[in-house]
Amino acid sequence: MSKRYVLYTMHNSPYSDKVRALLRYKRLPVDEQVENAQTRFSVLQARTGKTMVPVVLTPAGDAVNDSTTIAATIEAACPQPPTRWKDPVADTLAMLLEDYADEWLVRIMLCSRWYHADDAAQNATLIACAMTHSVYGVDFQRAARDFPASIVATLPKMGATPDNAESWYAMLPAMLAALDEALSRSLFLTGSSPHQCDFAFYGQLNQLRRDPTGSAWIGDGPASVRQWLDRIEGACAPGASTVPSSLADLDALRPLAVQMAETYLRMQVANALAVEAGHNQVRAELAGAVAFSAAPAKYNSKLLGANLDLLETLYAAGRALPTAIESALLAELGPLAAAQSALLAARPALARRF
Ligand SMILES: N[C@@H](CCC(=O)N[C@@H](CS)C(=O)NCC(=O)O)C(=O)O
Repeated sequence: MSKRYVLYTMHNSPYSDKVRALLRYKRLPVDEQVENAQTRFSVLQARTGKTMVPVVLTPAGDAVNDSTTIAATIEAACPQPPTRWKDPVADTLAMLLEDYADEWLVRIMLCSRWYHADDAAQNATLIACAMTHSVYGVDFQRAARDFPASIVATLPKMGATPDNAESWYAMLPAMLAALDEALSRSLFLTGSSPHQCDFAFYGQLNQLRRDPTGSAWIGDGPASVRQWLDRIEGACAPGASTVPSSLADLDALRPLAVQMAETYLRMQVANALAVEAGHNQVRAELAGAVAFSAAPAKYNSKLLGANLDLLETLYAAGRALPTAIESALLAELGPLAAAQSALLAARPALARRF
């Protein structure tokens, strides 16, 4: 049996960048395979039921998809150096932020990428190069047209359309400023070494900084953010070592947590209530005057449930987030209590906070 991991990726996949960096940080032996039009089905779909990357084939012979599940699998198999914190307060906040990067920052990145012509052309070429590599009979022009079209079709379902793209872009400077504030207290977001959440932000921002429009935005943003991205790559380099320790004082993360609460979490709550009520549209006014509108999605309710589970576990253990952060999150969850949502009823320690 091979003792090496195999990582299936795509050049312009933020989750692939996230997992690659995490595997490198863990010093695990990895063979990377960029997916093509053949392995997409013969390996990815055959082993996971989905055509998505990243996928990790473990030395034990398992195929794991979804970057968060992959990170949990890797952490269990290889706990050192840690990418989760033992301190439940720091770890809970970090895991909420991981989800924010994975599910919200990605929308800003995708809008920028696919709603700007130069960025879209660069990425269509990247995808077509990978998909046609080593595969006989796949037309390059067709790959460059069809694969991007299937990605662009998912954006309106995420609330991001060409009409409201500017309001998505406007969230980025606020997020970069919040990251700058967080990084004023520590080398990485929640401690002295990268947590899973650092890798999640890294994946999205690393993709953004490779696109023509995004590279200018990241270039105009705080230097601390660029230095942190480089620091993450540095921590993954052979021979680098870190002394992991989580932040005791999480107050510098308040601006980032507030951004998450007033945008992503607000959308999650509006979505969950629309799903529970059987409505056919989710509408929410998000911070920064973003008018969010999309069809209700059970996927988003599932993600909200996972975030509520994090809080439930923390509260059930008698712990709590710092007051300023907690109040921002609970303010957004209030409508769940007011509507007597089943999501809260199933989480009694959290429900008692209202
Ligand atoms: N939640 C998943 C998202 C993975 C994902 O969206 N992968 C994209 C590339 S970034 C993909 O493979 N899309 C192609 C497809 O769905 O066929 C994760 O965290 O890994």
